[in-house]
Amino acid sequence: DRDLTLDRDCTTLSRHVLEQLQSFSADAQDLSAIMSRIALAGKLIARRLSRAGLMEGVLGFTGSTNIQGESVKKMDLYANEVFISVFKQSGLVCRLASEEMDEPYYIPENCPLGRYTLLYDPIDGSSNVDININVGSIFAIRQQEGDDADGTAQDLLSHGRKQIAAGYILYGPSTMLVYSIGKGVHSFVLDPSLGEFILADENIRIPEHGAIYSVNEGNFWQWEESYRDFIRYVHRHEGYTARYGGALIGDFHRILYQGGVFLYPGTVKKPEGKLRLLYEASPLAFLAEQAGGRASTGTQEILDVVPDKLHDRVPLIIGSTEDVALVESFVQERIREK
Ligand code: P6P
Repeated sequence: DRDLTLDRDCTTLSRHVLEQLQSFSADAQDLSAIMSRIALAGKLIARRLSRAGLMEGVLGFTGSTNIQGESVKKMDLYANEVFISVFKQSGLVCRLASEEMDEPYYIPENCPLGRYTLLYDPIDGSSNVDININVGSIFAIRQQEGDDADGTAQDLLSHGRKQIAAGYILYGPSTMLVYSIGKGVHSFVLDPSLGEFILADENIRIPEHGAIYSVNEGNFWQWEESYRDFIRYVHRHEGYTARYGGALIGDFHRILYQGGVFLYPGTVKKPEGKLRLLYEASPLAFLAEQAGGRASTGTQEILDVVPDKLHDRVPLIIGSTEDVALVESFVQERIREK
């Protein structure tokens, strides 16, 4: 019989995308090429992160702050530029909307040729860069709707079911790329000796229930009472364990494989929470649903939320269907009591 290990070793990301689409149409080729560009960005970022302690310009802060008033790290800016540069030559993407940029970056020579928009968080969890803990890049791909004549990308202010693909790159002990184009969730591991992302797992399914709850309990007394009810529940009941790494992609990746729930609730002062809809919650919600899980604000499916602004934030409850529903039950019980 055929040496299956050889086939497995040779399933690269671009081949996998074409197999997923079961087509070699122009659109399929474009999507495969976009995914390859994202993989190239991931390789460049992974290489720089692996040298973080050895070269200038990687660790530490730039001294400036971003639209959210957060201090910007050198790695944030480097990674943001990497995505722009790999797509400039691609001819595929017209706009790049980044968590690190107030407004989208337009690549005029690609517009309207490459009717795609890349939305991304170039380095999520960048506070972990200086302490060598995993960080991630998050991405989503959308078709541009209309000609965006006024350059304000209003068509991006739409629900997350408009995403045609989403995924992330996890820079951990190994560099992994996880993606979906709406036909299941698949993971790849970067083989540095080949410089290729090689297929690891296909059609990953989030277990219906998991023992893990992942939340920053330091915010316990800032939350609405319903979230404190949930925490008291998991403290009292056997079979739960806390895991929180402080970088969304590492925490989500654990839930994707082992089940459970990650939550970043809003607080009484900031009911919208901290995580961005377009650049963090929506791409992960796309993956969660494709893997048989769920993602909710507590009262609404994440993928149904329509933002007013590009940088809108939402509360996020994401993971196993049973565990997301459990958190929601506490949220909705308190709403009923009001
Ligand atoms: P906190 C990182 O800054 C981030 O955006 C996510 O990656 C992470 O899940 C969250 O914020 C951590 O926030 O308030 O727990 O430090």
